[in-house]
Amino acid sequence: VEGITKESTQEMIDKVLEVYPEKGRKKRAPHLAPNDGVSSCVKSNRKTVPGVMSARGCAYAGAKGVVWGPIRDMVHISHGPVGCGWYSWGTRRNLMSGINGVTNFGMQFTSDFQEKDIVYGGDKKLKQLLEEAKGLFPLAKGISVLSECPVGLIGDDINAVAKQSAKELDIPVIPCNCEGFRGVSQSLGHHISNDTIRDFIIGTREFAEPESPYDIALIGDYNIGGDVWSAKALLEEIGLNVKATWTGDGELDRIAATHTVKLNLIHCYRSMNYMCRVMEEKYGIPWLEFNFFGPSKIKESLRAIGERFDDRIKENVEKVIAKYDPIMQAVIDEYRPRLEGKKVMIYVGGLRPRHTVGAYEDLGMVVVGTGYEFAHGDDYERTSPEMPVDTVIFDDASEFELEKFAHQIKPDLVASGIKEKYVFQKMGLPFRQMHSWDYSGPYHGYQGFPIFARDIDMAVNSPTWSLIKSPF
Ligand code: ICE
Repeated sequence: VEGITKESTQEMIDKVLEVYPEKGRKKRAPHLAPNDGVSSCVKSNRKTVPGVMSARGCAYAGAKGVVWGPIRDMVHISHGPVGCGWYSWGTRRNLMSGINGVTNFGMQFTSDFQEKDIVYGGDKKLKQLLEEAKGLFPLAKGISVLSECPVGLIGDDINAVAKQSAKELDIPVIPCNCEGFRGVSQSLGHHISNDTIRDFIIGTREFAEPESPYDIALIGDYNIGGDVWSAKALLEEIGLNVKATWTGDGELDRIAATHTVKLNLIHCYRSMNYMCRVMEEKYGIPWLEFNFFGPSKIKESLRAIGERFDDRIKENVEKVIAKYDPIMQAVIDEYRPRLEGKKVMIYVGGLRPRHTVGAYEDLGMVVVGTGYEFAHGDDYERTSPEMPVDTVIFDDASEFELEKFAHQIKPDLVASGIKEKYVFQKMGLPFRQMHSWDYSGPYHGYQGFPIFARDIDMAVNSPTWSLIKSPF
């Protein structure tokens, strides 16, 4: 990128680090680096330095908000004080089909811990709650129990309660020990949840649908703003049978039958690579990473998926690409002239900071910095080749660091989350929320790209910005 060199990026990083006390500086330094284009060049998945404002979530968030919450035909209990359940209710925009209370249970269930539950234990209350949930919603296929911090701190045995209640109520009750304090971010919550799905769901029940050679599962798509519906329609258009979706708009029976598919297709590697590895080892199911953001990556991914199947699917892939190419080109023709050369700085969770790069590039934009809240080394390895060399890569960045970077690299758009949004908008910078799609979506697949392009144009070229005096 013009004006960005390894030296200029390193200089910018050094300047940001200057304000930290020595100990903090030493700890933060390895998490910030210019992109070398080939390797995982920053340290990651480490404990946040105390006192540094982090945007990370907790293990409970990774379990409730990310992995379990989107399964629509189960009741998900936030076990502990009321706040965790309340503040995680509906905020991730994992859309659900079905009828609320009948075939989907997108509601808030909480055991609402009080002082006496902390002192005397909450097991009795949990048992009663499970009975009430089953009584009120007899059509729920199962119940997950997602522990908040105090449950682990006081040593309640939710596993024993779940086991007993499952028997008495004749319904799967799945205990998930995802107390918020575990690990260093929401990432461990993903892992713990993957493990409980492995232990309590996969292969536990019959699923009455004949098997076909085109059975696949869509892994790591959470139906944010309808993403699953767009991706599923596209995979079906090339002739595949999407037997299960993990976990966006997910159904217990289908998820349980995933060990019978022929291929696992994984979008969000960070949150679900564990499950793909388990199914590969245990059931011999191969898996393939793919990317449905923007026509270039979609095309590449469709061809790679086609390679795993017979000529019928390969031909379908080419037909589908030929059908959508002109439609996507029309979108590009409309928006690219308005966005060409505009600079984007990205900061999201564990996948999108690399997966969305191609979509911006399809619109002629340049990504001038990217980073993750909680990615691991294998994510950064996959990020380097996607990003222009020498651009800044940041791990578990603080608001201060992001603000300083923005002052230096002067992006035309910041693509991050609600915690960042108003900081940058008040600086006079266009902003899009890349967790929730800013209440828009879908962004996945061919259905998603025209919406993405429109939203980005709307943000960058809004006349509002000419009315605000930016401090830089
Ligand atoms: Fe995966 Mo916000 Fe999803 Fe990713 Fe994950 Fe989270 Fe969503 Fe973000 C998610 S599962 S909730 S694609 S935890 S937007 S890693 S941080 S980039």
